[in-house]
Amino acid sequence: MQGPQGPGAASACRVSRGTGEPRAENRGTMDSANAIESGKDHAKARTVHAACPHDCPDTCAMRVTVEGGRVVKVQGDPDHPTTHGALCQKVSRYAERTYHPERVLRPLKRLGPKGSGQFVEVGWDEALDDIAQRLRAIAARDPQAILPYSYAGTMGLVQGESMAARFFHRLGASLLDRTICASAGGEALAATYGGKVGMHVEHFAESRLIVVWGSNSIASNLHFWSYAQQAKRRGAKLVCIDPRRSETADKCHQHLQLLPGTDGALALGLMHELIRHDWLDHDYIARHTEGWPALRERALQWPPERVAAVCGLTADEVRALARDYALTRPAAIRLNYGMQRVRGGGNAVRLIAVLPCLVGAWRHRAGGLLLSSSGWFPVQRAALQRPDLLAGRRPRTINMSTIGDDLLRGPSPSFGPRIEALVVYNSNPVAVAPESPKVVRGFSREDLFTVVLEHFMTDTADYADYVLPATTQLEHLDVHTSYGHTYALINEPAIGPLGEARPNTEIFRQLAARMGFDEPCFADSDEALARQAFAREDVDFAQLREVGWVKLALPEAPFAEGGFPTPSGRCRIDAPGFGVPDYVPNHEGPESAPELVARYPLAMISPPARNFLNSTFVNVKSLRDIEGQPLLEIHPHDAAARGIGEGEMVRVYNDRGEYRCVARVTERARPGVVNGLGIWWRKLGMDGTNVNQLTSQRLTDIGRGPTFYDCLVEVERVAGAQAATA
Ligand SMILES: Nc1nc2c(c(=O)[nH]1)N[C@H]1C(S)=C(S)[C@@H](COP(=O)(O)OP(=O)(O)OC[C@H]3O[C@@H](n4cnc5c(=O)[nH]c(N)nc54)[C@H](O)[C@@H]3O)O[C@H]1N2
Ligand SMILES: Nc1nc2c(c(=O)[nH]1)N[C@H]1C(S)=C(S)[C@@H](COP(=O)(O)OP(=O)(O)OC[C@H]3O[C@@H](n4cnc5c(=O)[nH]c(N)nc54)[C@H](O)[C@@H]3O)O[C@H]1N2
Ligand code: SF4
Ligand SMILES: [Mo]
Repeated sequence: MQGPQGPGAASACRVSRGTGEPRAENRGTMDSANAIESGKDHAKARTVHAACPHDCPDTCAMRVTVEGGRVVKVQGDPDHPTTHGALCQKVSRYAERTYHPERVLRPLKRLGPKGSGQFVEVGWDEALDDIAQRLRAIAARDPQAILPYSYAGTMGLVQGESMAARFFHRLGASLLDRTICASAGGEALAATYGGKVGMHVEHFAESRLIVVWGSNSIASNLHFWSYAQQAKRRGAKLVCIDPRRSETADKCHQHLQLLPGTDGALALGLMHELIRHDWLDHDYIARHTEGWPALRERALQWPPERVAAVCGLTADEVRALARDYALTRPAAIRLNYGMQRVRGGGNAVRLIAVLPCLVGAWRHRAGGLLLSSSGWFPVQRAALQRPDLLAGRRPRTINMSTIGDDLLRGPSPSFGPRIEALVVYNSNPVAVAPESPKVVRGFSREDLFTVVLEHFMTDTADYADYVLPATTQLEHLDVHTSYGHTYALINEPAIGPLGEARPNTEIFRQLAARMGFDEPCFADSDEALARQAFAREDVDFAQLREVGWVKLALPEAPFAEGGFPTPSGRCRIDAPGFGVPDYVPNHEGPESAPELVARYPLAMISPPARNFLNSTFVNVKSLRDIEGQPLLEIHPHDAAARGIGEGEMVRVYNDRGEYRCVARVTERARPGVVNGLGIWWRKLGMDGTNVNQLTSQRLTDIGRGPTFYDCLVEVERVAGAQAATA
């Protein structure tokens, strides 16, 4: 067992320095195309417009203060309406993360066995020449044996999928289905409304009823929460729907603590009540929806008693919520992705998205629903990613959520070639992907060639053949959309790259050159890419530079008169290819797998930790200290039945694996459900694992997404073990 300060932590930086050169803390290098550092006014303080790069709906506008070539402050921009000068605690520490002594600042080549974390520093030329040669050899057999693996380490359009996508398209590599977060809900929303679109976050301040559905907003959507607080002060009622009594549930007037994966049944029950009491907006339904009669018939089969039994609620709770939702104007739903990480997540989102149409909530700008606003942004993806470079080839697609299985697959006619090379950037799959025992086995394959572009020696970087040092948001240019508000933002580099770090774009540019890709698009600078991201008439780049952001021109109440971005302009209750939505029970639950429930009677969810962002920041000690240690919240009854006391070490297990952490006996967990909080770095956990040791690779009903919160486990006390103190 290793505590956070044990040998596991030390291995994070077990790097032998080949050159013996001292490590430059900040050379303020000018070699990035976009470094704006000026040697002359080095000592003078100046601020630049920046944007938070993280996978968080708030996409804050930041002001970064630079003094003497060093970032001294990262603050929320007081002039940006939704940021209103405040960043979350994590990102106010962004400079601490950037100047972290364990930053990878030179290319590293593996010395020891995979996973051992033993590397030697090498020069960029040596690393890139070797990588290009290895990729060329594999591509000569079949480029589809090469797989890019990336997600939202940065949400930037430039440092995300621009030059990287061009590179892999030109190569003809396997395509990656980027499903790990939001594809169930995203595709479901698009099937229903025609796009990932919804209310403006600002207008929640005027709502009279806010249903916070599957979202711990205080942790993961802080700037929405401040609008909800304004509404609350003006007398609005706040209702939280969540299996966990989260910090957000504490602050709402009412908390419906349902069983995980039963949201679809609850939505049907609400519809049942709306129909029975004739609380429907018949005019809105007739003019702006299609397919209601079939769903109406289905909902009539869901009286509150049936719903209550499935959801683990009382029938009165269902009735009361229906009454509030029907009779309060304006009523808004803040739906978040937490509720779609289960088998039926897509259908549940489709059902919930119909509710605001049934009561005509969309008629008011403070009514309706917000899951994501990303579809409002007119991003020129084809210009950035250049799918035309595929030149007629149609590579296979690999789902990032099944990377464990797929790395272990041999060649076959249905799968295609074995995966021989992985290029990972903006992601930490060994920690975040489901069923890590298989992911780790896959990454351990000696015949797999793995390149990881990173800031730190993450769990994934430990398995790399080469680790390439990437710049952070303070060191590169980018432009951003948001999935929680409707402003496009710019991120100007505040300082030059630290050490020998390079932006992702530059790394792929240089790899492209070595591969002999000579199309002019591989010479585009970061600024050229940033300018291509939006059409000029939608988002003026000069204004982005001047102000830091541009608000999209959109109607205040987007669907007051219908006008959904579907072919008919109507909300599609019955959508082609999706049918009429229904309740779909969990893969691992009493309806689908009673025999599994008998062996593993506890449902485990693993929602985000407040002080981490997915697995990012776990290595920032001041934030890790606040989280303490990997925890499992368990209800007092479930704990007592297993002889588990507060603070004791427990073993959480199922057929896929086991994981050790510390029990927190608390009513934040409902009976029958345990909450494994946060995606810890495996090597900073208690036994070199994290919660994904237990999650499954089964997929959602819509969108091929992961089902992290559809997971049965059993828990037992580890006899004689003393929980480590953080
Ligand atoms: N501090 C912090 N902020 C984050 C993140 C983070 O890791 N830390 N992650 C970011 C990312 S990647 C995303 S995608 C976003 C959104 O990510 P979300 O996962 O939506 O984030 P939360 O809102 O924190 O958590 C979701 C809530 O859903 C609850 N939940 C779990 N299962 C169910 C269910 O079946 N039904 C219902 N109704 N609720 C359920 C959980 O208990 C939790 O309180 O947040 C982002 N913001
Ligand atoms: N059990 C469980 N598992 C989950 C979830 C859960 O709720 N429960 N949530 C899921 C969700 S919603 C998501 S979105 C995924 C998140 O999965 P990931 O997108 O992999 O997120 P992170 O763990 O934050 O890892 C991002 C990595 O990118 C690196 N990075 C950041 N910026 C840059 C850059 O500019 N260049 C390069 N090269 N690297 C950069 C960071 O250092 C970090 O290590 O995890 C999923 N996994
Ligand atoms: S993580 Fe979210 S709340 Fe924190 S600074 Fe970034 S966008 Fe804002
Ligand atoms: Mo996510």
